[in-house]
Amino acid sequence: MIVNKEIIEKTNDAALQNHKRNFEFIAAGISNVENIIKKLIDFQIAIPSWALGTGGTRFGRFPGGGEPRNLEEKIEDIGLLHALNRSSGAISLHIPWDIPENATNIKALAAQYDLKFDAMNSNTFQDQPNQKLSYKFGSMQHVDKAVRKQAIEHNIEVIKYGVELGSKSLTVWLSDGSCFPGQLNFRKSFLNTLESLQEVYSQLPDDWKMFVEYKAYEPNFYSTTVGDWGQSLLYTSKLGKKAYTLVDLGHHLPNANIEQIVALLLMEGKLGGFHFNDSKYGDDDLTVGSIKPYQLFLIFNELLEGMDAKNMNHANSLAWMIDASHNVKDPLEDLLQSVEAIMISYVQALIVDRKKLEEAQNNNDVVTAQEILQAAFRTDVRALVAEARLRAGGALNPLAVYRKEKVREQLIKERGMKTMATGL
Ligand SMILES: [Mn+2]
Repeated sequence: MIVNKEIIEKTNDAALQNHKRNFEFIAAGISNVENIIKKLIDFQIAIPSWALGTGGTRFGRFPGGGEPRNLEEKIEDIGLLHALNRSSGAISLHIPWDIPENATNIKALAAQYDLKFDAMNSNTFQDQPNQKLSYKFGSMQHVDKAVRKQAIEHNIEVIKYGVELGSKSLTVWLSDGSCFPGQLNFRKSFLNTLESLQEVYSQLPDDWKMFVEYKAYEPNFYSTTVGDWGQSLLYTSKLGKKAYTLVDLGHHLPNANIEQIVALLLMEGKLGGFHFNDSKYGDDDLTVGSIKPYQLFLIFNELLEGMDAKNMNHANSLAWMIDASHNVKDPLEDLLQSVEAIMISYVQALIVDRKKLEEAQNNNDVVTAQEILQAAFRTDVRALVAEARLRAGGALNPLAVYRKEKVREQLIKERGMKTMATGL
């Protein structure tokens, strides 16, 4: 379904006066406000196809109905998000869950909603029906060469689908690892994985990037073969120029200093992309900014510092994506909240007084450094984000329009209660 422009404009008009007052208040205190709004309009966050349905745990799943039943409906849902917030202009697909039957038609449909195809995601963490060999004991690390070959061929097939759609990157997340001491030879499983990744890398088109995502634990609980940023960096350094490390916020051990990790990866020119989510304990996959908004801000602060140091374009030199699961919320509402949280942190990082911060750092003035960061973090920038949305043709309050238009109720009517969006 589509929320048309007239409805968005009408609801904006009703909220305009209030918005203007808030915007003028914040704008008065910021010197380069027009520049910031332009950056916000350009900043797009990809939505993964698997985040459009209700997630679940190994204990259960409580679907809310109206979930997209196929790739076309997933594109429609992201089109709807993008119409509301004008910041979700890309979709990230997962193969085999989203195999396009007709790439030309799928491309045309995405273009209709002003969506691009972000990174393609391969899947060797579960067995598919009719799959010849099992990934129970790993894929690219597997002791059996035939299993490794199957995983390599799958990734090459994913690249092929991506080329048809106009994607420019492949994200490889491996669940490979071991559950018990002694199960694996660490060195051999690393080398097998490296060799498999090299085979896939050799098939990568020249203008493509390959992202190697790491994760500390789960589904394996003793060791993970791409377990942290050091291991990922080891692989991507050995692979070559087109290989980058991908940081997923939920894939670290508790209290890891993620902002420091991104600073160093950027310094090395090896940070490729980002999967946003939030967590209290581990890979909780909660709404971005719902638990640790200050950490999110600190990460953005390092991202901008590092990107600006290399003159990188904020909007398109890294792959920005949400990777979350929605167990109790309406997935589309959750995604609207996540995108909003990302935009807020981005602006807060943009308004950090970098010159003063550098001065404070050089003078070992710890108190001033903290004051500068927290002054930015404690600034209510919501009206700036809303202004950017307004100028881009979106809704001042996307969530309010979504609810007022009873989008979920309509989707349930159209698609039914019992639909499934992912292959999990
Ligand atoms: Mn991820």
